[in-house]
Amino acid sequence: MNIPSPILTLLVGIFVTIASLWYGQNNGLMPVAASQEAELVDGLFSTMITIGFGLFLLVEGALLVAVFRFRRKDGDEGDGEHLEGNIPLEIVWTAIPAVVVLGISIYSFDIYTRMGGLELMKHDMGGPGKMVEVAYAADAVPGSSTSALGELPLEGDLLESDLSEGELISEAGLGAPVEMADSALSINVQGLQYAFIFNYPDGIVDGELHIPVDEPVELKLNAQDVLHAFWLPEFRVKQDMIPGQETRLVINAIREGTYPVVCAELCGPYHGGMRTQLIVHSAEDYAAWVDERMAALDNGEVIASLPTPAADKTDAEYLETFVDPLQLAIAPESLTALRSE
Ligand SMILES: [Cu+2]
Repeated sequence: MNIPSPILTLLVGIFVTIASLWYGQNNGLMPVAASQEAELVDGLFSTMITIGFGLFLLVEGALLVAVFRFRRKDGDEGDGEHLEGNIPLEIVWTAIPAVVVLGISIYSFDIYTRMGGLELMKHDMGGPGKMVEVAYAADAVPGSSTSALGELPLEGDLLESDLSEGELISEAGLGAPVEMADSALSINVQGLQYAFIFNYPDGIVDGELHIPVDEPVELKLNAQDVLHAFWLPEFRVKQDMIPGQETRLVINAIREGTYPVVCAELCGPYHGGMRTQLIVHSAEDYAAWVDERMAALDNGEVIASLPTPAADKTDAEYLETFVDPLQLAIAPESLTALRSE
């Protein structure tokens, strides 16, 4: 049977469209979506997979057709036919990718805005004066001896009026200002080789991240030593942790459960061990967890302390405090060995 080529093209088009739409929705490449942010990101991801899979079918299909249909005939030793210049075809393969790329750019920028990516810029990227403040703030962090912009003449008056000693300024991250929500919880996260330490309100410190479901939670991220990256795969968010400069993430959990927290920046030889858990509780369970930890604090049980190297402790003693209570994935001896190098 000889199908006319316009009809064949139409049939191929319909097949490729249906197959791409189906695979875009059913690729199963992403883990569970546990946050509002995840649903936004997954929408973009399935759109890109749909387009990518359609292109894959077209390109590989054309290749297979060419391999079989244009095989060299027996005894044919001549060159192939020389073809040049097909204006409509060139317009099509320039215009379609241009529209696709532009569409994806606009879509992804829209998601970035809806996740609050521009909120922080409005606040902290206000102009040259603010840039100087960031440098000054970095200077005031205990342990960081140099300022990134240390050579620049600083406007002293401006700085002292706007900034208290040691204050950190966040200027990067995702999430609408958390002050907008009454019940919002703010947690400080310290990244250090090779652990995350979570500082909750009321002095609770833990090696795991506990949050309530259906409530915005603000994470203020800091790094103690080198660059780390705070990654929540099931929440589809990742943010750099930068020594001397606080960054921020606002997350909205929509599913109870336990999810991994992973460092996504190669931060040293034991980087692979730098992971912990995020536990999303129901509101009641979260309150119960807080009560339990407060009771432990009241009884004088020191769960953990902020990572400040104490002069009266050896390296081993200092590191020991982080290991047991926080269930780190790494033995104290290994940490000690690293520190002493
Ligand atoms: Cu790390």
